[in-house]
Amino acid sequence: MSEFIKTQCPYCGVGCGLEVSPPAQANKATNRDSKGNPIWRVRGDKAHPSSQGMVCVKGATIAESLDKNRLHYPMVRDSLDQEFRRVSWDEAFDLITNRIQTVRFTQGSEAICMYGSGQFQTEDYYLAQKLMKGCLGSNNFDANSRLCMSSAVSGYIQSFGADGPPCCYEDLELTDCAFLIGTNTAECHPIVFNRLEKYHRKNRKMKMIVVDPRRTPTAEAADLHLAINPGTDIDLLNGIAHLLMRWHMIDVGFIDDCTRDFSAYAEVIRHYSPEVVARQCGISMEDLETAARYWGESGLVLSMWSMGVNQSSEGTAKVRTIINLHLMTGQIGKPGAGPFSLTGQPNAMGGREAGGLAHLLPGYRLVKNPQHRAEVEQFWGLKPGQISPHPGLTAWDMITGLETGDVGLLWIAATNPAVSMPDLERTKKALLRSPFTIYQDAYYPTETAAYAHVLLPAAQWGEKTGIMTNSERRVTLCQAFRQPPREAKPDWEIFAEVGRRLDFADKFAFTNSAQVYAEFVQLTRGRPCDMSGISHEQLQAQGPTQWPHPEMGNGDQGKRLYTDLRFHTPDGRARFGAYYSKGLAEPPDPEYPFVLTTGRLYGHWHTLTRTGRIEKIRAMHPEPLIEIHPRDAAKLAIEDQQVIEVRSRRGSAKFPAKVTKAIAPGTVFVPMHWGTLWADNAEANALTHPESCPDSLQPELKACAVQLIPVCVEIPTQNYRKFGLKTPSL
Ligand SMILES: Nc1nc2c(c(=O)[nH]1)N[C@H]1C(S)=C(S)[C@@H](COP(=O)(O)OP(=O)(O)OC[C@H]3O[C@@H](n4cnc5c(=O)[nH]c(N)nc54)[C@H](O)[C@@H]3O)O[C@H]1N2
Ligand SMILES: Nc1nc2c(c(=O)[nH]1)N[C@H]1C(S)=C(S)[C@@H](COP(=O)(O)OP(=O)(O)OC[C@H]3O[C@@H](n4cnc5c(=O)[nH]c(N)nc54)[C@H](O)[C@@H]3O)O[C@H]1N2
Ligand code: SF4
Ligand SMILES: [Mo]
Repeated sequence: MSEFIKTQCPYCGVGCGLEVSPPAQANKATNRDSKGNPIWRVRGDKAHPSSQGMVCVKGATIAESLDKNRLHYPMVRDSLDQEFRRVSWDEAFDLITNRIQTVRFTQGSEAICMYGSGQFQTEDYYLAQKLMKGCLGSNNFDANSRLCMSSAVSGYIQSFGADGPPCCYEDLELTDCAFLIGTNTAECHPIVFNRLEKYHRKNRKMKMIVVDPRRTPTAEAADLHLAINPGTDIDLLNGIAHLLMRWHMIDVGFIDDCTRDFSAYAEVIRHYSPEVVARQCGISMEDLETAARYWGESGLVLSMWSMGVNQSSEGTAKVRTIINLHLMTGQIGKPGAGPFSLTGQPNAMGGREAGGLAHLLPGYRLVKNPQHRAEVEQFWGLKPGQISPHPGLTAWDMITGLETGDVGLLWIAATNPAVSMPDLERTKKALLRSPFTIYQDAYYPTETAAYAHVLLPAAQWGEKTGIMTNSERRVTLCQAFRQPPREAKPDWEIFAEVGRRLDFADKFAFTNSAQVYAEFVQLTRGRPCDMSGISHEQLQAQGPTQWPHPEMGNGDQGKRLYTDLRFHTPDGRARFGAYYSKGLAEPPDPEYPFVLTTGRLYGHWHTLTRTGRIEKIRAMHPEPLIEIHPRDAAKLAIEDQQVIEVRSRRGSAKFPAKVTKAIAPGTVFVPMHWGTLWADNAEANALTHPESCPDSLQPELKACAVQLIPVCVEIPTQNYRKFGLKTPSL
């Protein structure tokens, strides 16, 4: 056997292939952490088609976090003001199953909720659906993908009849116009960006347009940066469409043969003249025209987007408005072109395949569709009508359900909502009222552990074998290469054991994750995401594989979707969506005159559970910050590094100022990473609101109105706490 074990990076949705080698076999000089402990060595897998051997700093340093501050044993307490006490797994399972039964019989299954994560492997996701939506009859399974990809999901479904990004990474090197909107690809999908930028540098006739209110490192590389006002994407996109119409740069044949509802759309874009759009977006008419010209003149446009588009109160409309441009110009279903959502988390795609949102069922099915429910009920051997026809509670509904008392049991796994949910003051108050919260995580402490009655230690990446699917629909087997610490267990095993103890023994008789995956792919047979030809064994033999990959297929169908220009709608035609822009849910006003936007830094991952424990990354980004334009800083007499208090209608936080022209005047930017364990009073989400897109129910985490107050205190040099000082490990 090779000394290297192949897997996929467990951070972002690029899904780079990694090779891991054990400490004993790796180079001793590079193989120890700061305390001298041996660590696993990680390098890029040159044979992985998605990343071709490349890795960014997060993937390269991941091994350093694996042994720090792990949660080792199940722990319980009766109320949140008590200390945790260690229990056996047996006791923990008894407690959980008793509680589930009590809630089922007193409040009903609808009072049981699970909040999971795009960091699950597909097997974890699948068994959680089987347990919750199938056996317990509660569709209240939602994932942090609600805060992340749900607008892309609903946009694809409405435009194409099914979810699924149509493009692949090869398109990065085949396009002649990359249109990046609401994505800081350079920092958040670095290897996608490397591939694109390398090609861009060599091919000067290829154009790169970046649409972002901030001048990010991504925007720095662009031929054209459109620093639009936050929330004006639909204006811009409709404005580009207006010009393409005016210039007759549209593909009438494609529109006639392959789409529907163009006329309603044409009526809408009539209103988006360049004068109106330039003013609305805060850009020049020349820049708008240049963008439209690049689109119109390019034979192959590849648009990419992520949270600047999805995290919006009109997120679905934004996604569909991007897709409209592709339909109008026939830029889809061919190499180098198409609308390409960049998936956030490493396995948010697998979550979508397995039905891991409150309105979905496995195999790209919908809970609202009676035939879909019947198919899944039959497959799971459940009685007809067992799966509820109503979409379950979303992540935010679970918070409001705690407020009203409708939620009797909340099970949180692989996500840290006490940092990542909007309106944290309200979120935390609601979590405090929870009658019973189970929290299943790899680390302790995390911010959310403070709100748990039961802590379950999860095995994490490298400690369980399972599947992840990346942004280009490529499925990779992530092999275990070490034992889980002490008593930690894979998430799927925990769900399976609860299922067995709840009298569903026959439905959870799995002894390994390959069996779980083999069952799951049967539910994808004949569906848009057909993976019936994929298995752990097949991946081991053939390497990472894109779907669709049916059992009887020729193995090469997965590269791109819609190459035959037939879509998954009943008549095979894609749909235009006609949307007027609505703008921000909470626009700035005289009292709260600035727009706060939030997002990510290159080195850190989300709520710092891993990257906060890696010295190299902490040194890159030692403390929270707020970006503010020099003009705004001068007006408020704020100097670089001076602390600013930021207030919204919901809460406040303090950050050292980073005075920079990289942010538009009137807008400020705060990274989402620092929760209460890592810095005092520097939570981005203390400020944000939960207003959501009516279709995707994804909250507008990208914008809220704030006021800025300079604080006259000493500049903190190391604002973050040395981890572990205040909260001892268990
Ligand atoms: N380093 C790092 N990489 C990550 C992650 C991480 O935590 N750290 N997380 C992963 C996950 S789960 C996700 S979802 C992705 C997120 O990846 P991205 O979406 O690229 O990252 P963000 O920083 O959240 O937001 C992207 C940009 O949206 C811009 N923006 C804000 N408002 C608007 C608007 O109204 N219109 C437009 N056009 N743009 C706007 C912001 O200025 C920001 O630069 O990253 C993934 N990769
Ligand atoms: N203001 C603002 N807020 C945001 C965003 C934003 O842009 N701005 N972005 C939103 C988006 S897109 C996202 S994706 C979310 C992310 O927010 P979270 O999901 O809260 O962030 P993470 O820190 O990734 O949390 C993952 C947790 O899972 C644990 N974990 C890792 N692997 C495993 C495993 O295998 N099993 C188990 N059980 N646990 C594991 C980690 O230790 C960690 O505690 O934040 C959202 N919140
Ligand atoms: S680009 Fe994403 S998947 Fe690749 S190494 Fe970096 S964090 Fe991991
Ligand atoms: Mo995300």
